[in-house]
Amino acid sequence: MEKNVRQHLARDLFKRYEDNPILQAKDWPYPVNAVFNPAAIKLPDATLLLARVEDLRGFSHLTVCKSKDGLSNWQIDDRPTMEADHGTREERWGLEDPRIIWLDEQGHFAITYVSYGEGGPVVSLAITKNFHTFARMGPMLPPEDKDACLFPRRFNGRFALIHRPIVRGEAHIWISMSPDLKHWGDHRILMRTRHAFWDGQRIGLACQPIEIPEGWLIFYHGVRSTTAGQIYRIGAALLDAEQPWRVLRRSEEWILGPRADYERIGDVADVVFVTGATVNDEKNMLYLYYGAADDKIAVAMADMNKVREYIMMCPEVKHEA
Ligand code: BMA
Repeated sequence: MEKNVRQHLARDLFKRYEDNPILQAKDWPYPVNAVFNPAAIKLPDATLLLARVEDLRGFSHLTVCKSKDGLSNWQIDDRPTMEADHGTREERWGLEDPRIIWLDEQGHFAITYVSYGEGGPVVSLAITKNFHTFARMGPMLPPEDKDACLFPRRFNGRFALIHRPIVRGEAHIWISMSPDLKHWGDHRILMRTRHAFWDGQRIGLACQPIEIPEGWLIFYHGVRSTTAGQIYRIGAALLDAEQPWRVLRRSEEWILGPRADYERIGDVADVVFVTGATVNDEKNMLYLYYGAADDKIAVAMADMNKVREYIMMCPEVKHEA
């Protein structure tokens, strides 16, 4: 009974914006193949997306798009905002899938993104105050690693990074700690793939962690392999407010998966890949920005109170010794 109530809530939690997709290649001021997997952050006067843009060679760069309401009238930079330095080993084949947080203590934005280099995909850090100039801080951890985001504050003096290394072919979500954003340690598995579930093959963090009264709300993508290909869907979890390496709750079911045509048809079919979130405080709405079928950007919205109610209905997670 409880499960039915929860699954009804899960099914109707997020509503797709009626004018989805909000951004696609034909909107771009210069020739590109695809736009998808954007980081998102709220500025005082606008929503900023840092979109992954795939050029006509198949390499990706990052471009800023801004909109007052976060839905329409996007102002897109007329050239790549952050282009790979293709001459370097780290960035040889492009920059992908960014996440952004505001580091209040330092007074700048931190962007974690995938550099597609010779050693394999690696998570790199860049900092910026204005999204015009960027200081590249280099790779954070060795390859192969993706789907990473920092938390906006320290925990007992240390920064925390969620990321997704591939180890022995397994793709679980990890968390690591650092005193200075440079030296990382205390690596541990945060969440594992769940055999036979919708997230049985691979999982990875979706957008930046969101602080709510109950703890840190996180979203993650889960992959299932089928005879027809892979399906990318989104689930949720709740982490402890002061010890974010402790998972308190995790959704059994997914809360957003490919259903609309623009999610089912594209460069890669059946992909919903969330990489950015904003909270509209006036409306108390959560906006999730995502790549749809690896070639467009779409947004889904939910009432924040319902999301909180839902996550507290999800099963508690037992802890490993
Ligand atoms: C993942 C990442 C994403 C991509 C997704 C679906 O492995 O590479 O950039 O959106 O696959 O193709």
